[in-house]
Amino acid sequence: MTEQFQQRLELLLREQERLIGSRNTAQECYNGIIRRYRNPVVTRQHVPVAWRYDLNPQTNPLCIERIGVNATLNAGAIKWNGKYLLMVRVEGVDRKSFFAIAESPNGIDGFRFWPRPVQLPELSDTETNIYDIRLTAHEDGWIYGIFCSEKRHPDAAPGDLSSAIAASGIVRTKDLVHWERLPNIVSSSQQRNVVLHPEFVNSRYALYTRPQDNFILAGNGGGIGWTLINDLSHPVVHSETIINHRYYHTIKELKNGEGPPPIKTGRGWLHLAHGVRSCASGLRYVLYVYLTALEDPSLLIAEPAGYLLAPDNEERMGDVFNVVFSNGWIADADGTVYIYYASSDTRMHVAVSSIDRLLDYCLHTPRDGLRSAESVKRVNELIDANRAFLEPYD
Ligand code: BGC
Ligand code: BMA
Repeated sequence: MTEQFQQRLELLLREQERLIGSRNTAQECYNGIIRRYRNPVVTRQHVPVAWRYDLNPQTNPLCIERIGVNATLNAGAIKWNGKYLLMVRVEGVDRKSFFAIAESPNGIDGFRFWPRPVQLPELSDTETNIYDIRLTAHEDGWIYGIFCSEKRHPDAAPGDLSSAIAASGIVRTKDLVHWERLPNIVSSSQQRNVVLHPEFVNSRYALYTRPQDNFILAGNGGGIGWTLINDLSHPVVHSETIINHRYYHTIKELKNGEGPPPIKTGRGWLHLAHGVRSCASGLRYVLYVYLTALEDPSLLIAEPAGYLLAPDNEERMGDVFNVVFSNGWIADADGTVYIYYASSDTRMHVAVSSIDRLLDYCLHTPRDGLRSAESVKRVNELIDANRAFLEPYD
């Protein structure tokens, strides 16, 4: 090995260890609901050197990168043997993504990839890309992953190389190493953002869906749907009820979709979702929460107006600007909630909250009045109610 090769290799390894070993600290700015952490938790620089470089000085004397990674984003999440696991969407410079698990001892830093990416069984060679997996530890004893399986539209004209179809793929595992592939979900519309509810509902599997008229636009469809399925080995969506709607001039006017599986709390099922609106700079993705009834997870009982988390500062920049997206969160036994989100389709972050704070936010934030006049009314009500409390400071 030449000295130069060795120096470069040592530098790559040292830099990566420095990155993984660096402590993450909470940001000062805090609204009492969620607290962001300063450093992204998983970036493309976290992807092991051995996945990207040929480390043989004979075949790679210049020690250049052979398989580049473009982004690490949209991770599913699960607590496993006391560790915080992210099933990350790793997107290569070739635009194909795959899944790989990164593990942290504390949920906020030290995320290290397992030795190899996830080997997900293929159903057919028309499946071009897979992404955005949601992990659900179901009460039937399996851990399921539902992800988007994308292929070229079979009816696309010969020169049209971008029309696509989004379907939902299902895998299950008992150890997060060996994955069994089940058939894709059969639905009359395109489906991305399908999420498995963790419990049986009337002895059936319950899915949050997102019917769409076409690949990008919700069209007449859209909204977060709900459907019950007898058998995930024959996953057919017969009918969907929309349980969380889109509205004109809101953060989810264009489309919305369920994020990770909801968390069961004393007051209801807590949901995290994304809302999309269109603007001059493209599609703007933000995160919002809503609460559904414990006895009927399809029944909306609270939804604060607006977003919980929107792109901020550097988060606005990346591969697809002005996007935050989440398909993974972890609730600890002490009530701490780790919200994992990607910014601008580029890197993963964490923001920390708690069940109590999220419930308080959900139950006591005014609902969207859908008109400016209503918004002003709410501010005035708050000012009036606050007057007595400000008197001592006058
Ligand atoms: C991309 C996704 C994106 C979707 C819709 C896919 O081809 O991989 O990141 O969400 O298109 O724009
Ligand atoms: C989609 C999602 C994500 C992505 C977002 C923004 O529709 O499924 O993969 O983060 O667009 O590009």
